Amino acid sequence: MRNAEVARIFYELADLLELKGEDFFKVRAYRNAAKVLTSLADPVEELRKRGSLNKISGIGKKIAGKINEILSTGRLQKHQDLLCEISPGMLEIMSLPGIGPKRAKMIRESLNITSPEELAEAARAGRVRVLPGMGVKSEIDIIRNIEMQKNRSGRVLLVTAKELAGELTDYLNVLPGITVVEAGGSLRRWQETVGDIDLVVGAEDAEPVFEAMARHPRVKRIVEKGENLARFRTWWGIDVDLVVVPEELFFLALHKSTGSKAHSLRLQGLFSGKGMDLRPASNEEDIYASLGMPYIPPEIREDRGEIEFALKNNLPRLVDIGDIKGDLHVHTSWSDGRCSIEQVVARAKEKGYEYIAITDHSQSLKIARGLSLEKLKEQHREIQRFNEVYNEKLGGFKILTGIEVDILPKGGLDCPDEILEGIDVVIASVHRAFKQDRDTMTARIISAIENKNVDIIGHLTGRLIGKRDEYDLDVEKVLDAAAVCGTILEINSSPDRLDLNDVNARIAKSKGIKLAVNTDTHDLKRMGQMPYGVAVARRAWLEPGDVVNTLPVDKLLRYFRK
Ligand code: DGT
Ligand code: CA
Ligand code: CA
Ligand code: ZN
Repeated sequence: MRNAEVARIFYELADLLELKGEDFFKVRAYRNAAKVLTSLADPVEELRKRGSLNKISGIGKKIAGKINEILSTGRLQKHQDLLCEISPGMLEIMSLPGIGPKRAKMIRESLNITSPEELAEAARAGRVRVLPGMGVKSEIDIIRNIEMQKNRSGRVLLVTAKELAGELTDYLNVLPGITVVEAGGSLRRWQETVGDIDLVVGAEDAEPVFEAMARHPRVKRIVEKGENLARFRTWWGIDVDLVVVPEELFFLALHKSTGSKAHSLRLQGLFSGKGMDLRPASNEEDIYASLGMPYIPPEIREDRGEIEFALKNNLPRLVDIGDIKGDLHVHTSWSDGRCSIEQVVARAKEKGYEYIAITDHSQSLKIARGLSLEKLKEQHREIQRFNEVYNEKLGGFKILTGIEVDILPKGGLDCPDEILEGIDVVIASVHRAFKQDRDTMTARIISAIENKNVDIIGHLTGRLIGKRDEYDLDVEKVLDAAAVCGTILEINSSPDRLDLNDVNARIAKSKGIKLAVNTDTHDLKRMGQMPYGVAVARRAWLEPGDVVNTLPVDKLLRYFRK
């Protein structure tokens, strides 16, 4: 029996025990044992023969006994018993993205739910959002993921695919014999949704890699297997293509896997005869250099002009996460966010930002606990006070006052102009009455664009990927208005929004519009999602000069006052 097979039993055992509510230390011990077994260089069978099972660090006497049982009988009775005891529906719930044993247990106990169908129903009825650690977003994710598993043909959000790919690469990385692992495909190009995960592995032998992968706890079964390529189906409903090549061919294989198909075909067409598939390369720069081109970043490998620009050596210098100096769309517990101003500021400083704008919701957005005008003034006094403290103590970090003001269904804004005038950052967004006809919606948004107090339009099209379409809107006309008025458009980094998307953001740039890449954070986790928005900006060919929150704070404020 292979190490990975034994490890999988321990992984499952840990999950099942956690689902039952078993002692945390026991659960952790089994999980650790599984990790140790996966990264072991020697076959565990050999170690047993040598009688040195309990000399492995991380494997105690009890676990050594269990390994013994598995190796002699091919199974572990305790594991089998638990599998019988726990309903298959609970196992499915547990293996949903973002759930896991702990949450599955909580869901069963607080909602009395034991199948994914029941869970989806509860999420639709709004009964999941009230559970600890859950929210409206988790409900949407649950519904989306359960639907995706049912009709497995669907695409998944990039953020979900990245989480799974991260787990799988971490797992493969420590396997003996594997020198390098990376994800290619649409995931590496940061496409907003992903059809399947493509992993590229550098190793001499493919077979042991396939075997180990087949034993990963997330993997359900092998779909097909060739000499150096295999396809796996995971419990999350996402398929994984795994390519194994000798180390010296790794970068060629990664480049090929990254695509896009259109980009690769164009390269092949242009350079057929140069034999680009044959030469080993020590990095991707060399591959492009051998074709007489500078390196083309994965995000723009879409055959949208990048090859022509590269041949003329005038590719844009794409904006990078390191260029971002602040986040201009942040919610706190003053409205529907989870954190205090202090908490988001502390995190912003950790990220190396120089400023942050606190933009809670305006008064009439009751579902998001919008701030009354009194509360808003109080918040701004509070921010004023913080800024004084910060200026003394923390070297110039700046908290900007802000608001995310609702664009009312009839046009106009949910906050008087004389108040907006005194606020540093005014974001205007549509949050309700999504079903208006095209002309009404277009005029409604343009009314906000034309208001001279509005700095930024938030999540312009209102789409939630895989959940809600964009509302009916003449985007071209809206962009023209924004260009005329000098209104900034947001790239919202929330992985289910990514709004503007790459295509619209590129059109915006071509019209001379400036963009702001914001997280629209409601909790600290989402504050970390800036890379998703930056990726959209990169896919839209944006340079630092196109993105206002790459500016230092004094220049930013001067820009807003214009
Ligand atoms: P996806 O999975 O639909 O989100 O998008 P990709 O781009 O990951 O596409 P996928 O998984 O079908 O294929 C992975 C890469 O393999 C793709 O980006 C480029 C390469 N590839 C696939 N089919 C072809 C092909 O027919 N010709 C060439 N040259 N490359 C291909
Ligand atoms: Ca793919
Ligand atoms: Ca694929
Ligand atoms: Zn917001």
